[in-house]
Amino acid sequence: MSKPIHFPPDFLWGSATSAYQIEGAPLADGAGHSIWTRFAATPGKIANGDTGDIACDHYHRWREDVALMRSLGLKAYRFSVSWSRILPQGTGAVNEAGIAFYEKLIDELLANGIEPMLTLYHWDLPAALDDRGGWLNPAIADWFADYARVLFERFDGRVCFWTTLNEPWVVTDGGYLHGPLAPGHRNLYEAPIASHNLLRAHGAAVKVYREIGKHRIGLVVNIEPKYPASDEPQDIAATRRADAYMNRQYLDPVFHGHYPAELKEIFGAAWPDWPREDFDLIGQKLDYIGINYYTRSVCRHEETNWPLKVAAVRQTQSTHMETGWEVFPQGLTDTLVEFRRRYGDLPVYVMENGSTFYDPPNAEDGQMHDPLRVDCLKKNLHALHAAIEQGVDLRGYMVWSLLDNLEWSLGFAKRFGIVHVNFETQQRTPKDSALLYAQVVASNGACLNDPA
Ligand code: GBH
Repeated sequence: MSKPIHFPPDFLWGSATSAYQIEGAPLADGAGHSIWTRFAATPGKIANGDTGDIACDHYHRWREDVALMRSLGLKAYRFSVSWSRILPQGTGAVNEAGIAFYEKLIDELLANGIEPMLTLYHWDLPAALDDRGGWLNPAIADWFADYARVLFERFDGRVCFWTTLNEPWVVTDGGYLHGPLAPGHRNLYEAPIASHNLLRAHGAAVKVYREIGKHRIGLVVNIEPKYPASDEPQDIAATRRADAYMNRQYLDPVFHGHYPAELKEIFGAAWPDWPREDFDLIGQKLDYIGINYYTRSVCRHEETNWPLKVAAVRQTQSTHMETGWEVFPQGLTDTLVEFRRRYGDLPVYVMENGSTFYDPPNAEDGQMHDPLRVDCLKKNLHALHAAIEQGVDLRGYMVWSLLDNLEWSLGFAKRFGIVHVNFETQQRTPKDSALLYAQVVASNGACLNDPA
């Protein structure tokens, strides 16, 4: 047994969502199309023909959703802003109705004692900008900085935690390399360019924040620790490539001023020589790092897997989520400890962590029993605490997600919420995991010491 659980006194406990996944009404009140409204309207892109047209109807139910957070005692709420609500064409004229929506939400959070944590970009690029090349156009660093400036000017002070990008790896890997996510490209040459422009855009927004912002800004990355399937040199090399590609592609440039050497190995002729001065922009000092953790992978060399030549080895002895991801709480500790070893001491927030399992409503008592999610959450919170004991400067934890929502191309069938959403009636019902989480927040983790 490890030491009794005791989190720092002002530890920030909260939950996370993103705009397109919960809001619905993506075109309401003058908003422009995003790459996700377009993608969803393209047959075959989202499972079951699902779209974000209604989703959790949060655009109309925000007040009730804030009340729900309060009833669970949550101290923080991480959400994202839809760029095309604020700037329907991506640049140029501000849509005041879009500002007003987020202003009401932020004020309601503050009135309920909940810290708003605002992400500028969680994957829903304005379609008008995609028409101009999207993340492939180097001008996007300026477009993004201009958009960020609008929000900093309106909300800094009420919002004290800003995030530039959510998971640039997913934007590039899903959107430009393998294509299951919008805009759905599959192109070896585009992926490095998109990544680099994401990093430049991130840096440009941080730079604007240093001029006019007074609080905290950071980046959120997804990390999946990579372990070798054997000690064969080929598997070790494959593991190193997988780690460089997913876990270091963004953090190395931000904190060390250069890309991992393995990327050239992976991308070959598609890997450009980048201008040195770009790394000054990319390496702007951050106030914190946000880490999203879901699972690990165990890697072996696989010649036929494009382009990394890596295959993940399924761990048959483990529990897997509905998405097939292995439940591996130790990976959360490893991720946080390894971040500190590689990049040094910086305040760290786990900005997403969660799981999806099939949890049917219980006919007997009308409650939502989700024992697998409860078990996974407990184990993850123990793993989180272990990282603090090992010296990680961990400041907060945002569970993914407050609500069941649109799981991107997997549609509504994969439920990550601690609160169940009935997508027919929009009724919200806290699952057992939400009730557990409320106790964790109220006791600052002490309830995790109780057996069972
Ligand atoms: C997050 O990304 C997103 O920020 C959020 O919007 C989303 O709803 C949430 O996660 C749940 O998916 O197939 O075993 O190789 C998740 C990032 C990267 C996590 C890819 C799983 C693949 C694991 N994901 N990773 S595996």
